[in-house]
Amino acid sequence: MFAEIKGKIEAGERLSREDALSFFQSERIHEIGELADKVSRRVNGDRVYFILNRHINPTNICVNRCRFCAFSRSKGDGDAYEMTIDDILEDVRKAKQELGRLSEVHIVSGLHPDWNFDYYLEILSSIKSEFPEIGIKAFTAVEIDYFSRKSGLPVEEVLFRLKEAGLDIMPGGGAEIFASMTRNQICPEKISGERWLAIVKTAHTLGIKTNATMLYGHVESYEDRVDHLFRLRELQDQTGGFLAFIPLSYQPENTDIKVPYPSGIDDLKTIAISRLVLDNIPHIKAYWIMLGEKLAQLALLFGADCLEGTVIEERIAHSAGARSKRGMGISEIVHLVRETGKIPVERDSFYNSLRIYG
Ligand code: V47
Repeated sequence: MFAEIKGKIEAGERLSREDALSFFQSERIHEIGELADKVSRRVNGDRVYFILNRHINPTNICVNRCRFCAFSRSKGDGDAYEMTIDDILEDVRKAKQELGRLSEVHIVSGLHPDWNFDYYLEILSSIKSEFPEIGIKAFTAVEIDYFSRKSGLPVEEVLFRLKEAGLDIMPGGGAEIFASMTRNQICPEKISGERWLAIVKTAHTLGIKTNATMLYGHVESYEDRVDHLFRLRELQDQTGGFLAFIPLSYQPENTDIKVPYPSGIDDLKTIAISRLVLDNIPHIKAYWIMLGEKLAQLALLFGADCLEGTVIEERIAHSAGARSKRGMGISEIVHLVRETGKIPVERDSFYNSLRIYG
């Protein structure tokens, strides 16, 4: 079986669901990693991408209290917070000052019961008017659905107005795991997997590129992971709108789902199998915030070609016990990449190269 799948990969053929499942069940981690690295080099050469970015989470108040999330709070909780437009702009200014230049802001928020859609538009337009050169990656499909329900506007109109206000691309969060039985166990209040996919498809149709994620290492099965990857591959065949896939390693602290952290083997295997199955998505991100810096570095030899970026101040994973730093400097990222023998490439939001650290 292994030799047959290996043959398919070497011939550039697509993997089947059975192939992917048998790799998840396999202990041949070195060989799976080697195959994924070969495919990664086929797609992206020796390049490893990163971006000078800052994550901003305008509020932690959220009407969806997902069981895996340690970040969200209810209105009135002592540690609930809300950022003003000035707070947000100040964070962008500081990030730009700290790094010397800034290429992207990544904005994901809780589903606030009182904020209206105009406030989110104002966040985007205020950032764009002061920093027209900075890419804005903002709002998951879950937030888009919420804006549509709150404003009474169709999803197309919501996306169109966000784009007009400055949205460049959408992050991949909120996908969690699509399989409905498992999804209902971990986030019963969240939109369905089908709805997530439909909203992302609409975004792609309007010319908005997005990322995709998969939250793994909680209560899902390998079959659920395979199902998730194949649904993404099928949508990408139709739209070509995904830029990157990011497997999110579950961080269990302060959450309602108390399981051990995924193992290093599981993290590397999931990265590698993602690279092998998602033959139509150009980039696989090793999100160092959740993997930790050291494992993220190894992931670059197991199929990943992107490290996300400087981040500066991460809150979601750190609320749930992430053991990484909250942000990384340029020289640290460059060093991590160089040690793998690959070439660090600073990119913009659309994966255009800005600077090659040869
Ligand atoms: O949507 C929440 C996940 C996501 C936990 O698109 C958790 O470039 C692990 O989507 N353990 C937000 N994960 C992060 C995200 C992301 C990050 C970096 C880059 C991009 C991109 C997207 O984090 C949420 C949810 O799926 N999450 N709680 C947890 N305890």
